[in-house]
Amino acid sequence: MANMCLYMAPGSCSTAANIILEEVEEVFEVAVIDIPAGQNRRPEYLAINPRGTIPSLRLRDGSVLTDLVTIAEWLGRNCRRGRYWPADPALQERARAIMHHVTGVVHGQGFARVFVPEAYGCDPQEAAQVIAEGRRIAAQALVEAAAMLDAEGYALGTFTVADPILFYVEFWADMTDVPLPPRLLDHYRFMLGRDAVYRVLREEGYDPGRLGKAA
Ligand SMILES: N[C@@H](CCC(=O)N[C@@H](CS)C(=O)NCC(=O)O)C(=O)O
Repeated sequence: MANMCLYMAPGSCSTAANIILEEVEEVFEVAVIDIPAGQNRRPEYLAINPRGTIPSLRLRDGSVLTDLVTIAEWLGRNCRRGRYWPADPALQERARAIMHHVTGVVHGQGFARVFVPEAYGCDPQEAAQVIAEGRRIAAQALVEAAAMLDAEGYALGTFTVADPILFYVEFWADMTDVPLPPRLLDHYRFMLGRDAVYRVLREEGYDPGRLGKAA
């Protein structure tokens, strides 16, 4: 059977999937998709993921997962004997709630406006307004995310796949100067101390030593 393959772009939300694959110690290949060049809209990629989004994960049996939360839960459940997916159904619900809030609200409603204002149908003069609105939504959604976590340490006590999902929006907040509430800044710094996070950031072209400094 072939190795798993992660379709990704450095610095995008696929960073979370990249970290999870490292954390679960999977042997996997990477296919970099150049979004600005439109590779994600080419027929070859649409045959893999008809929505044209990344990440996608091709599993060893050839089937493909095309949504970050689905990828995270699948890897958490199926790798390393489910070590990074909580056994307790109440914690599973919290993990899903955090992950959906991150991808759907912090990213989908907030940072999407910051990074791709043109997708909001505005003319070029309105782009600054869309970006400002995105920053406001992301900041507020990050405050809401902070309230979903345990008081300290990892999101749900021990490390789970929900932590790299939180991490990618904390990383984006750091890169764009969107304020992180204290609980998320602590979580972000905690995550920056993990070997897999360090390795993935280096692979994706970032200097982890420069991150996590914002107060
Ligand atoms: N809900 C999807 C969204 C993923 C997503 O928006 N990915 C961005 C990169 S961070 C993307 O593929 N953008 C290109 C596009 O939508 O055309 C998921 O969680 O996997």
